Amino acid sequence: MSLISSLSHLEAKAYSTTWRSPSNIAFVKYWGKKGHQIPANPSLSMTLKECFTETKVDFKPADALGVDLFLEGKREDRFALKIKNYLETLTTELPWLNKLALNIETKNTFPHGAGIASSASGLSALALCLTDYIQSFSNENDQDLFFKRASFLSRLASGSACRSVYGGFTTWGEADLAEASDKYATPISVHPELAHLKDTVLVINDAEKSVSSRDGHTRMKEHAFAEARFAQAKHNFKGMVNAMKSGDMEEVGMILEQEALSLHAMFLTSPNAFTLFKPNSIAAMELIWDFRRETKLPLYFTFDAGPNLHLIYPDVFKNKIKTFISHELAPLAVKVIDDERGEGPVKC
Ligand code: 2P0
Repeated sequence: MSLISSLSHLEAKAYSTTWRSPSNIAFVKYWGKKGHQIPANPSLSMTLKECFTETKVDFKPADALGVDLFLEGKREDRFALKIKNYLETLTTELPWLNKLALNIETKNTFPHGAGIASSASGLSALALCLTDYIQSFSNENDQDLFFKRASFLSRLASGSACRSVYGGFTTWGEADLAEASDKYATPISVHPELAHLKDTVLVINDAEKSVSSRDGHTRMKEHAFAEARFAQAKHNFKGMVNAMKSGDMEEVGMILEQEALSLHAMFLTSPNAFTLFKPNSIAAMELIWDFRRETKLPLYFTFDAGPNLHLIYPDVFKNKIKTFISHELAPLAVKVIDDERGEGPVKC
């Protein structure tokens, strides 16, 4: 089912809106697609609080679809073209987009290259602005449909972005869960003891990544371990959902680290092998394993597609864990960003 097929009758009109949308960190990873933006396995993520994108879109009637984009006040023609290409893919169902010029002003609260997905926050913020336009001219006032549609439109721009549309914990992809879908994400409730997880990001290296996520997804098509990886992710997804619901932090942490290491193992074993780890990424992992053995405190790590560690732990242990982070791990990093579970996007 498409969540936009009933909207072809809308018209190009002037409208302006601003949304803030956060990034998210995947606990179970999406890595590999079936067809157009359909995930090969379900994923589960935590929406962040402090790391978000704020995007203002001015829609104006025009002779043809046009996009101007300013990131932190600076014109970015490369991003504008990507957004225009994305919007063009929607014009079959939303033909009125062909008669709109969009002026987009966007800014992030976190630095580029920090291992925090700006595509997730940026493209969900854009999709929320577009959904807001649709809602305001379609006489619909259904909040559930609004966010479902925003998630649907986000996914078509970037898969992981569809999970940022909701606060807390979110799943995306067909699974044995009520409402689970390949087309949009769904929020899930978790055990109260795990409702307030911290995410301290250890930025080991902030240089541009050597392999883009889009390229990485494509490499899974020829990967010798693809089917085994998708089966593992499906198994881990079930385990992660159960552990999050029962409040089993140790099980959450074990699956979290296995997911991150499997993702990076896919990079190392892909046809054109590559790694995004840096020496300090591995040094930090070893220090965390030692710390856990010695203290039994629930500090675990995950990685996005990059060299930087997301340190995940329950808020109640933050004093002891933050001391360890600042004394032992921070010297390995170029920057440390303090974040935690957030409440999701807001209209400004
Ligand atoms: C994730 N990542 O689940 C995984 C884990 C990175 C590592 O989804 O091609 O930018 O735009 O759908 O969402 C990054 O890939 O890819 C990603 P597209 P996306 O968060």
